[in-house]
Amino acid sequence: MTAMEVNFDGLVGPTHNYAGLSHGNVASQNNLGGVSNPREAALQGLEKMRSLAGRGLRQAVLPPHARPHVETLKQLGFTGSLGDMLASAFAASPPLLGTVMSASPMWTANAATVSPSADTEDGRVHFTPANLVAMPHRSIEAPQTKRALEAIFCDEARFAVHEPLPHHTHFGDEGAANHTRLCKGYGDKGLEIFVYGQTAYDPRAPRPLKYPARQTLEASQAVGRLHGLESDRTVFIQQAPDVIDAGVFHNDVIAVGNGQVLFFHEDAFLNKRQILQEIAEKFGDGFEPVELPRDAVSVSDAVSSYLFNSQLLSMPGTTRMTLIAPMEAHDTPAVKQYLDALTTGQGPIGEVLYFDLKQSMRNGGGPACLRLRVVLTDEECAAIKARVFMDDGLYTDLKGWVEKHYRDQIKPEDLCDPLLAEESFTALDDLTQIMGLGPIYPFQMA
Ligand code: SUG
Repeated sequence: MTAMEVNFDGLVGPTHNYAGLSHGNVASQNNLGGVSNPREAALQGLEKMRSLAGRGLRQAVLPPHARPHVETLKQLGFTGSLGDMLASAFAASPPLLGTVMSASPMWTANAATVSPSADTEDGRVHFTPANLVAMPHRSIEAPQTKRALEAIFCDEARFAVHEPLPHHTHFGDEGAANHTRLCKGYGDKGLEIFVYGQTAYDPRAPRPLKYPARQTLEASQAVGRLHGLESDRTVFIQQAPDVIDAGVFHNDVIAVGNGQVLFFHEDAFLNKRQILQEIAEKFGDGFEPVELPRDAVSVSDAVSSYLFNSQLLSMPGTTRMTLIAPMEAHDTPAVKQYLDALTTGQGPIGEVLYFDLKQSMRNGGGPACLRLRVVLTDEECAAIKARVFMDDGLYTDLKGWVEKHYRDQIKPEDLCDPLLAEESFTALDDLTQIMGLGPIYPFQMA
């Protein structure tokens, strides 16, 4: 069966801001209180999508979530008009207001874990929306993610959208950011690799001391069961606790895989030798590990440059892969030197393209955070009726939509402006028309 990888990028929402909400995510914490530019953020994301679609890749888009998250405000006892609720939330606690105003669903690598039809028992593409319980502002995303996925992947004969895992840190699930799939061809049965930070039910097992391990083994195993994966085509790897404590809050900050290639930092995993052997055995011939030695690039440079938060892509018509990296990787001398050597060598990665994604990067979101990989056959693509696939027409419409509705500046105190909330809902209402999604937001269903 032939299939392709479709990258579903998250469109940055109109309330994009820097609230410093993610403990253990160094960029998020360092940029607390900064002034954001949602318009620039959304345009930077669209430019990446346009550019990759222009190179012949299948590119799609996922809609932002509605913010403020009115349901959470009400659940927390805020009452009155929207303006009243926002003002009281700000008075109670600025980070609490940040929680209901965050545009964090833009990082669609955390939206869900996806298993292509070639890997699953029932031959459907399976999605489990991530519960994201580790961070309050992200823990409210799953219901809207599920609604959006159900609107797009609505053909139940081909797609299965599961409930998120139970809402407890024992089942903490951060989606595709901790999952990668190796395969010979996209349509072949793949090897699904789940990377977790801790074993919840074993308090003596290794775990980070400073920062949270957001993903548990129990969650990863549950997703594997729900998706009907074969155990001899599945691997569970523990991330090294030390790198989590160094700011690697998701595996996609220290490793990336595609096709037969797993590109990772020397310090990324616990029991590295053993797991590489397991991958090689389960994958069969052709597994190509590309290990970056710590002497060439330190974990600290890998985290600040986001080198591994790159998309590793198979470009049409070429055998060597392309790395879509953030500009920060270009601007970090040790990283640039390593990447130059990597691409001039004979290895599987032959090209690096750098993108300016600074608005998202300041929240710890690089190129790979912004996309959810969905491997689809031609028939599965054809079953998607919503206008999600990027082409010149959709790019023009979305760019015009951003320019019409988005502010070019949000300061922390702007988050309680009721006009921002109204602008945001109006924009999303328009967006559902542009993308042919039907009503997917609670404010459209009231
Ligand atoms: O969950 N940042 C996100 C970044 C997600 C990156 N995703 C991947 N690695 N796949 C997070 O930590 C910061 C929001 C703020 O501080 O305002 C934030 O949510």
